[in-house]
Amino acid sequence: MANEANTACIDGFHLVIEALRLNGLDTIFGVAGIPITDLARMAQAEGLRYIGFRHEQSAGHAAAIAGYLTRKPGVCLTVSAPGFLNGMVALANATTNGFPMIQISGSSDRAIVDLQQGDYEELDQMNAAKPYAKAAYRINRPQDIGIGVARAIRAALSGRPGGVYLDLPAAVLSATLDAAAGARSLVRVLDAAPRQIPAPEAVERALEVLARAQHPLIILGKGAAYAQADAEIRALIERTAIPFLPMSMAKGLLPDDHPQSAAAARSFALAQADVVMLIGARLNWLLEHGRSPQFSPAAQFIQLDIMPTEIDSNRPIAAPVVGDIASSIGALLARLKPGQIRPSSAWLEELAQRKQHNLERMRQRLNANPVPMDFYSALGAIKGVLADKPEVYVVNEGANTLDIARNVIDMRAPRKRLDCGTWGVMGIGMGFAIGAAVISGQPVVAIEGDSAFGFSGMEIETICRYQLPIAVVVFNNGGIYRGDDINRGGGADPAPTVLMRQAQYEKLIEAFGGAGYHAADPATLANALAGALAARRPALINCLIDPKAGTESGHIGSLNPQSSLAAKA
Ligand code: ADP
Ligand code: TZD
Ligand code: MG
Repeated sequence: MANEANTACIDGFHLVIEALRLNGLDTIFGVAGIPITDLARMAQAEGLRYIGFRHEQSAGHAAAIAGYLTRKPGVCLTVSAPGFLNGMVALANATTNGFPMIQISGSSDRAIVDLQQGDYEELDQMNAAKPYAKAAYRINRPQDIGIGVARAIRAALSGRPGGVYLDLPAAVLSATLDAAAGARSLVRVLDAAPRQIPAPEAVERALEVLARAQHPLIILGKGAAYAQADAEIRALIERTAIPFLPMSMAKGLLPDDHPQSAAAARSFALAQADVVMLIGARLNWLLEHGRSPQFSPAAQFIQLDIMPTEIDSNRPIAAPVVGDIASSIGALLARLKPGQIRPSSAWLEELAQRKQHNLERMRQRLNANPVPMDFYSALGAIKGVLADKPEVYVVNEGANTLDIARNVIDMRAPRKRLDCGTWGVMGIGMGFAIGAAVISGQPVVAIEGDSAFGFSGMEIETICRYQLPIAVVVFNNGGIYRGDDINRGGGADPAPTVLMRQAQYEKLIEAFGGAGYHAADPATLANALAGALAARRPALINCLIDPKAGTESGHIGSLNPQSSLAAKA
């Protein structure tokens, strides 16, 4: 007996599973195959949740959004070379957006890969991953699995979160260790995202700049949403009476119908603000790099961010507050004196008037009821259905479908809106929807451009296989931006932006036993969506939108290079 116990062994597969479990990582999103099929099987046998996808990119997006929502790195598991590369778009997107995730890929024999002798699925994955990941590691020995997983978790979560690549050669998975040594090799990561307390003088400086402001404005970004400091952020905004603008994934941090929301007067608020306080939002293209004419050249900026090098990246920052958002907001609140910050009443009144005017214009658009539907009339129907369901996640991608839904669909709870984010990447749709549904058990509505949907559409089978409460609404305008372009050469091939308008997207989900709907008017759309959400079953609504309703590139047409020849003509 004693002899048997002494020789008990644990293999690399089980060490990986135990290392994940020890750190509370209980869900794996992946696609099975050599050399990780047994890792997935054994993980399931050991009580971890394994969600199998049709494509690694969607598995990766699911892991990334699970990481964003839970503040634990989402885990994506892939096979070597092509599976690894399929996952890389999601890993790179996670890094760009600051979502914590770990992509674990099995890899081929190092000796053969390094001499390029043509192994099955040969690729130097770790080095290929480096430019796109926050960190990339390879575990070469079974006794390093515990440390390797710990390093990956800490790299994903600390500072600005991001995507971490972890390379697992097949030989390490099947190698064995003495069980007691294996148990000792595991690491429970303590305080992976330590608080970062801002310097008191930085906090004081920020309050001084704010106190001088006549037209202050707060911009909330997805870093603020990620920080889960919802009550503190709300207290700061309400105690200072400063108007706020949420970036798209920060919508709902305070409800969109909050009286201090300046979203309906966005351009005016940006252009007229004399002090702009960024809370977990970068001055990247989504904020026009902080430049004029969108911002006043004289405006002063306060920036709350965890990443010191983000400060001054696009324009000078008068008051940087480097720290984690919960600590920074806490410090600001602690030092804020009653009456210290007073936005001018003229500023608040002017904003209120502009808001009212723009909201009235929006109401008219939503109620116009054109035939066929345009984006506004369809989104008006969805808005109505979601109005009393703040718990529903909204996933959103496309161009017009994205830009207009962002403005029309109000969010009333934090971290419920999940979209293309910093890269404007198409293909997040089904992965984000599945990730959110799996980790929360809550219903999801995915509002998808017909082009955007195509990037991850096959995951409809995944949604049906796991019976997830996801309703996909495909905004079928027959194309990328619009469905009415023509072949400029006069040939029979469709134009580059044209897709099949007559496509019966609803049949896709019927093939897998889900509920398909066809909606050509707002009432039918509202009924279908309400029914799908009430049933909490997989559904897809093919929503017919006027092919002429959209604009090229949605709201970012100015980024589209124009032909100089066309301009001269
Ligand atoms: P958005 O796209 O919504 O404008 P960004 O992704 O551009 O937001 O910016 C998010 C910012 O938030 C990043 O610069 C990131 O470093 C920062 N951030 C993320 N998490 C935290 C946190 N816990 N505390 C402070 N800053 C954070
Ligand atoms: N490929 C990837 C991965 N990301 C992208 N952003 C694009 C291509 C280019 N692109 C956009 O920027 S939006 C878009 C593409 C292909 C689709 C727009 O069409 P849609 O939405 O049907 O999804 P609308 O409502 O017709 O505008
Ligand atoms: Mg379209």
